[in-house]
Amino acid sequence: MTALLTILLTGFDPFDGAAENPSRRAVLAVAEGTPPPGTRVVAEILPVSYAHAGAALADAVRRHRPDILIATGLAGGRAEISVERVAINVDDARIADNDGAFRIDAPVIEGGPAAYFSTLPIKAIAGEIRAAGVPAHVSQSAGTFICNHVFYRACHLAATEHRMRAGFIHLPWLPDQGAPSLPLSALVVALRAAIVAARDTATDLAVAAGAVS
Ligand code: PCA
Repeated sequence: MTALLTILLTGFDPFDGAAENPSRRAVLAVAEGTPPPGTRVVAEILPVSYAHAGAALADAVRRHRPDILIATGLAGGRAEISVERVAINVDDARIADNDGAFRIDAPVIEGGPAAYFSTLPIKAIAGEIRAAGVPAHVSQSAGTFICNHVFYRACHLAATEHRMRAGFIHLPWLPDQGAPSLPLSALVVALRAAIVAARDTATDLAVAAGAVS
């Protein structure tokens, strides 16, 4: 018998005055369900905080020692599941985090590389999610707020401290939060499909999923 792959999912607390964060609901629901065969799925909720999200993520990675880390967050206004390609070394947002902190053009990690690419099979994941009936695409930017921050830190941990495949998926609003939206059941289907694709795909698909402009 081969060892189970440990999958760490992370979601975020609500932020910017919202009552809920779909990423929190979705990762907890997936971790409570039957895991996809060959995997063990754990979920952790991270604070929407420049100062504390990185330490919370590092602590979760040290405790769970995942083979695969799929961090998730809300991208309000996006209609599809966004499988993120790249994390950049920039904190810069017009809204405050949950500590009331603003950052403008600050590095996520001083002296770190300008960017990290996801080491998840992003195109296979987007395809598997679509095959499960949920709209999904590869996204070329995770923004420059806390989601990009955690995505960058996840990649940095994978490069410097704990060998794992790591990436980020943005989720739309839930139906009671705004439009466009997807129901929680679709978010759960999508994250389970992402786990299966990451489990089964060593080398990503050579299909176009970029943006012309
Ligand atoms: N979305 C925000 C931060 C937390 C979340 O769920 C973002 O996209 O940066």
